[in-house]
Amino acid sequence: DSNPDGRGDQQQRATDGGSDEPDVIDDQSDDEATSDADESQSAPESSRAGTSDAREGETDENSKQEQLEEVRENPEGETLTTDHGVTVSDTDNSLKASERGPTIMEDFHFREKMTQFDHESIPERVVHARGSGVHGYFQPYEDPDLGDEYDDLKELTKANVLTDSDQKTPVFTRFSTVVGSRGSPDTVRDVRGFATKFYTEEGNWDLVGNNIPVFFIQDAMEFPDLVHAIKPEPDDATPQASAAHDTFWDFASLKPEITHMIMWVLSGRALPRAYRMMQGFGVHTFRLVNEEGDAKFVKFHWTPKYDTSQLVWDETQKIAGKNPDFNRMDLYDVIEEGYEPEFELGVQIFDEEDAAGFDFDVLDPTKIVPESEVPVQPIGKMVLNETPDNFFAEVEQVAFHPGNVVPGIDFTNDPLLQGRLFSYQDTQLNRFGSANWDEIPINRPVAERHNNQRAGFMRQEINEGKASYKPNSIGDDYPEEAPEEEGGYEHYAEKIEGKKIRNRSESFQNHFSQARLFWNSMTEPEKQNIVDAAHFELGKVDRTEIRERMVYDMFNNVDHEFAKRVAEGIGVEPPEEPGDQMPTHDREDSRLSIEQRRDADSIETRKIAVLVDDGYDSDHLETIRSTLQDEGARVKIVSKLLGDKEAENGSTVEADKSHVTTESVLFDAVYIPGGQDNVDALLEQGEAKHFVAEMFKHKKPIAAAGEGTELLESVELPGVDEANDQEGVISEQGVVMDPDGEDLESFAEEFVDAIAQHRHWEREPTEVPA
Ligand code: HDE
Repeated sequence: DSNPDGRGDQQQRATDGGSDEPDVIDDQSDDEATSDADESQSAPESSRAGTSDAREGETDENSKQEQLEEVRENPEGETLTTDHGVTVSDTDNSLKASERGPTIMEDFHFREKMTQFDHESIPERVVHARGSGVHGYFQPYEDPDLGDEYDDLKELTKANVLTDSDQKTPVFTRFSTVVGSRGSPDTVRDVRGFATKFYTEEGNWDLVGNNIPVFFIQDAMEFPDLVHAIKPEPDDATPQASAAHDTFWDFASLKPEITHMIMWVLSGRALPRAYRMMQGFGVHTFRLVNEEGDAKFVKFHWTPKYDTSQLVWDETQKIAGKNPDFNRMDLYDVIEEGYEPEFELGVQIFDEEDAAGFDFDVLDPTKIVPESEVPVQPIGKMVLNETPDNFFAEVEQVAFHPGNVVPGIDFTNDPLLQGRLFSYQDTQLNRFGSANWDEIPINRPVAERHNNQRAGFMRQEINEGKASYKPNSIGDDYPEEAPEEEGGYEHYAEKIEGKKIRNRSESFQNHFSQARLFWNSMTEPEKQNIVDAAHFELGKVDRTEIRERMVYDMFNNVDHEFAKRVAEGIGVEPPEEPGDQMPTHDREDSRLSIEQRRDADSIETRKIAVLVDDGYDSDHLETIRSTLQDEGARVKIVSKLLGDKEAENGSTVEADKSHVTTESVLFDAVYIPGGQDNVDALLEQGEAKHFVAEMFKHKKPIAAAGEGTELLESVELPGVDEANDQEGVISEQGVVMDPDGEDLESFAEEFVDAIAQHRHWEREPTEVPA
């Protein structure tokens, strides 16, 4: 940990400059069909403390790891046994009555092996089935800046997990897509789940959020309808992991409250470059409660250290085929390579009086609390530094429940949250077939547990004593209840008055104002992405009346121009007038825009391809490679085929990937070094030209030195002038060239700069044949 006082650079920066964004970098990760663990040499020393050392180095500090250590099993050097510990002599041949005779029932080893196999699947999650999880810890900052109103977070909450900066609380975080099944591709257009289990000393706290701060619906009662509409259609079970079909848009076009969420889902937020490069949100308004029982409202925000970054749509579709595990492998690979993805936890704190002044209801989960109204105050950071040993035991069996809270954290009456408090417990019964799911190692708290629940399927604990009831005298009435001052959880004593009623509050009816705020806050390329996404999604809808309703009843109430742009691409007559519910405000907030949030000051973890063949200029290759690696990027040599490539000067380099196994979409940038033979060979490779053209199309940085620029010229990148007419280093639209190959230092600087920008949206989108 490079910040021993527990205060991250991000926190420092937010304090100093008022910036709300994370600190490092941006991007990348990785992909590929094989693990890149071999690249660990490129990780900067400063960020490599964790990982594989985490278990040895930090075990003594990490109570969850200590607990898990007790159940870890390692077969290395051991003898094969049955489940019951009997040594097995042959696990390939069943026991038969004579060599070619029938198998005998007596074969206990066969029966056990087959029964285990027959029962080894459990129901997948009904939503968020596809996911990936890792271990880490959370540590509060020592002295978080809470603005003018509050000095100390302890004034606001008694939850030590949020306030005690000496304490590293173990966490397990699972990221997920929502709609697809367990085996669906990672890069579909979808919301991402962001669920963290904090194993606190006061019991488990689950912050079960998403990477988008609002939700589709306002009341839990609508959730089964939403999910039925968006999941594959019930007759033919298609399409997989996609909203682009009639039933979803039918539902959406009849629910105006969905519009704000739809704007986010059509944007780059639904195409994250990596799990470690997206924001996370608790979505609902929660409460923080202090020692005195006083409460404030709170919204939770996760801000990634590696800037929030997106893929582009064409790229996501290609990645879904080239590497459907793109996000999953990225998360594992970077941690295995020694990087430690971080997220800063921020809070927006406000009270009843503030809430009364907003033009929306803070209990309505289709609304954000704009950061212009209430700033996000960073209070701590989460570091993810260890991959699981076993996917099933840890990632599949981890079970979250928003009802898992600790003293100092409480709920509100958000009707979506209230319904979730029932659903998660219930769904785990379906997944595990037992109420004892909390006893599974990954779910078990590190806090002690004592109660009178002692039975049920698969009970693990052996509870001693005769008295499993209260009150009792036989067991001296233990386990005893603890009053609030001794740590007992007390629900916030909110005063409630009213009649039982089944309706939707008037205060939940403002559906378009924040959808318009979101639209207004986008850069023009981001707006174009939203329009293009609407063309795709609604273009897949067969029924004209559904497309019309989306344009006339929804988008035309967000922004008239937007509605017209969508209409033009989906065969709907553009509306002539703005919708009668369209808000007239022109408010915007740059923090809602991925591109405007970007820090763009680091390239740590970005994945860069170097296209190489025999005859390359080794100075060009080595100088740039080492600069990129010093900056924390991950560099791969890509060639037509695997094997050693020989430089002009006789030195060699080994290809990490060939065009057979990799593609431009799996990288963040490409570099072509000089060497005439090298470039002549590349010019004969359609794959190399396609690599460059596709990089250009997806707006990613491209660099070439010396003769390498000839490859760029052969592709005719629109708007990029021929390099050989110019002198020195040329950098335009994220294309960096040094035709003489003599000014490698400033060439490298320009390239690093271009990579830090991530995408170069100024490029003309349509003219590249890729
Ligand atoms: Fe969930 N959700 N959800 N959800 N949700 C589940 O629980 C549900 C909602 C979220 O990695 C299920 O264990 C209802 C909002 C995440 O294991 C289920 C409603 C948010 C995950 C369920 C919502 C979420 C889930 C399915 C509306 C963001 C994955 C499997 C009232 C704040 C957790 C499971 C993991 C999973 C119900 C809405 C986030 C069925 C009824 C809003 C990240 O219980």
